[in-house]
Amino acid sequence: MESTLGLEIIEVVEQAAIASARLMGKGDKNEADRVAVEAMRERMNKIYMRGRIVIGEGERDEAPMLYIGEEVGVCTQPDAATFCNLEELLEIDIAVDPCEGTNLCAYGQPGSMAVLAISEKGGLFAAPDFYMKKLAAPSLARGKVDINKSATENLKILSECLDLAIDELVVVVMKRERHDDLIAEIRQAGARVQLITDGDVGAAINCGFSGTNIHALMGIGAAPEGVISAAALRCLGAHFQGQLIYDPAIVRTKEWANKTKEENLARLKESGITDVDKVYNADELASGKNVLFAGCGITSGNVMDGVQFFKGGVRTQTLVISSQSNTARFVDTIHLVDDKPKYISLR
Ligand code: VTB
Repeated sequence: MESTLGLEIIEVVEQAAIASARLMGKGDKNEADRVAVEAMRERMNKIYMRGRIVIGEGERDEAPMLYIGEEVGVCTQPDAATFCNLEELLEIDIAVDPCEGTNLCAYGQPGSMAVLAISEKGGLFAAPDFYMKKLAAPSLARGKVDINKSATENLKILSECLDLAIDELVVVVMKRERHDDLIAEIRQAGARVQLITDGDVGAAINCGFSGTNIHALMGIGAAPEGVISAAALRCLGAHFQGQLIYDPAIVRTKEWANKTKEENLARLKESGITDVDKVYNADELASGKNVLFAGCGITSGNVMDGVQFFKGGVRTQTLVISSQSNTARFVDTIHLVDDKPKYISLR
């Protein structure tokens, strides 16, 4: 699966990131997202593949592009049989978030990125548009920390696994009312909290690398992005657990204010989820034999730099992680603009 796809998906996230980055700081998150979606879709449809979006911009009736169920790739065209070897071509599932952290991009804040995960058909959990309680931690703590334990207990475990004092640990939490108690508990336990306004995929990925000074992600974010985070962390051998959250009283967002728990439970059952309280591990959320993750920085984060424009070109930094080749590659690309003088900075 990897050989050519691995290279092509780099360009998919690069193009989405460049498109969004042109709108960085302009205060229009919808537009930053829209251009990323368009660029991602356009590049994806040039790849020799039979792809299907399992996590995307929403249901077909609410998203014109990269909607759930949309087929992408050259070999999904109606006449594909004439130029694609459909019998031998593996069908693949794709989870996308063309502009993860749209607010971060719109307000010029660090940590937004264009991301996707790919696996063979059925290899990614088709998470409904719900919330998810998440716990991400470095590989040294994989299977030792547990989302069912309290933050205090998990911090003790993390401190042992990482051989760091509790007050040396940094936990990323999204700044939301629903996390007030969690934040207080982490601080009370002695650890430090890094509050972010958005973008918990980037925060989860930070947990997978030492040297980021991020040791855990705790709290509730969006479920679809949880699957993309799980794909990256599974490939890195790090810890990720997620549990769907359906109670509006826990989520406490404006968008969910007029929903009821019962309605949400009914929606979950409709989408085929019977065990609504199940805790999913990374390898259940991204269960495929082969999983690929790619993320390109839009604005700079701890792991990837953001898009830089210069006279004659654009520079991007992408992280590609593959379970097949067991690699995490950082791809630093200079995209030259044909009709401009080339004046390339090496740093
Ligand atoms: C967003 C977004 C995150 O979760 O906050 C979202 O920035 C859901 O939370 O990156 P709210 O509805 O409370 O804003 C993420 O999309 C990812 O999980």
